Amino acid sequence: MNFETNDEHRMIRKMVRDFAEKEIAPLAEEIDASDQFPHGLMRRLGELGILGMPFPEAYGGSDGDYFGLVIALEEVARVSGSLALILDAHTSLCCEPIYHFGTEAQRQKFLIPLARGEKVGAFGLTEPQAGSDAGATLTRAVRDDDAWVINGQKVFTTNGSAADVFVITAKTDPDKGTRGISSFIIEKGTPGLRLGREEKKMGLNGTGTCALFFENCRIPAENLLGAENEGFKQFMITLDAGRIAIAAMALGLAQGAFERAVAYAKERVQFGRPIAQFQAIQWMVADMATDIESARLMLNKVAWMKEQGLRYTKEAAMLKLLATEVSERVCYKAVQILGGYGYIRDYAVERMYRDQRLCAIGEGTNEIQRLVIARQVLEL
Ligand code: COS
Repeated sequence: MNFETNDEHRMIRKMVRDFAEKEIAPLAEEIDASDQFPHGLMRRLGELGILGMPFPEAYGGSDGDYFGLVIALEEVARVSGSLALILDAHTSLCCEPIYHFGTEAQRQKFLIPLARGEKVGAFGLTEPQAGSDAGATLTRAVRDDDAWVINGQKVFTTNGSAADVFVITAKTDPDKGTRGISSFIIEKGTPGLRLGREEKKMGLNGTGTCALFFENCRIPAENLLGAENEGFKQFMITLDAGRIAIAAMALGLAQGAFERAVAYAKERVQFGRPIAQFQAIQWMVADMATDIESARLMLNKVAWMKEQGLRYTKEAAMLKLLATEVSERVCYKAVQILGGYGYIRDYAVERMYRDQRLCAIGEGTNEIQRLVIARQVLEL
């Protein structure tokens, strides 16, 4: 068994870490405080080949793999959860389905500028009444000559207010349940597409999260993504990979908070010595390190399964469950170690603790992950 990542992956980690420390970290606090979408950093992620990591050069990508994207996500999240979520939604949730299910023309038209960072992508699945029950979608697409006409609403769309390209789902055959849903590509500025106000969130600010409203939104027939009525399976497959991505993001946030807590514990003097010398702190640090190591091992395993072309639905759900609970525990302890300083905005662990909270909710709540795991284990 080889637990080492390869040379290329080590190179990606170093490249993204350097970039993250030099260019993302100095802006992370401002992104959180201003709640402004970081367009400049997105363009830089495109220039560095990070947005197009898993795609061939012919589609504007950098000929890497999903494992490389996972490493990049972890390194970006280590300094900015917001930018990591933006990268996840753009590449893993919007570009990936276009690459896997799109026609050659769709790849040429949409994937290339997205992978290069010339455009921003978003993914609209969740609706007011269709969260965990993703099949309960009410948004409707009706064929009309050479067009699809879409009516309905999406909520909580990450990158929504900044996006140029949206991959969304809509019912095309309402009597067929999950077998009557299709995916579509919609461009910003299409008449009938209206953006809601940006949501004020607990954390992960600057991600342009908003609702999308479709009011007789008419898109060309060729913007159907993949086969008609195959949308549910497509986004289940997309979310399997997305759950690896959100786990990487949770782990990166845990890693960032852990490093800050360790540095603080070595410097902070109380009762005449650094608090790192007290067993109360040592035990927390030991638990944090163990948690992070176990989540990273699982992350590497599931990313490897994906690269091997193995089915990894159950393992991705386990990974997301594990990594996000690890992140909660680690960030909680980081705040605890910093004490009063951990609770104020001047210290990044406060932001990381808020940011990680979404990871147990987005891309399927941890309760849905348990359901996915239990269904497979019990063969239900
Ligand atoms: N890969 C491929 N196909 C899958 C799949 C997967 N991971 N999961 C389900 N499918 C297929 C099933 O095989 C089934 O196919 P058939 O119609 O041919 O039988 C179909 O999809 C329906 O599956 P199922 O019956 O399991 O659907 P449910 O309505 O019971 O829903 C859950 C399943 C709850 C797992 C799904 O709705 C879900 O993941 N919800 C969470 C949504 C989510 O993550 N939202 C966050 C969005 S953040 S952008």
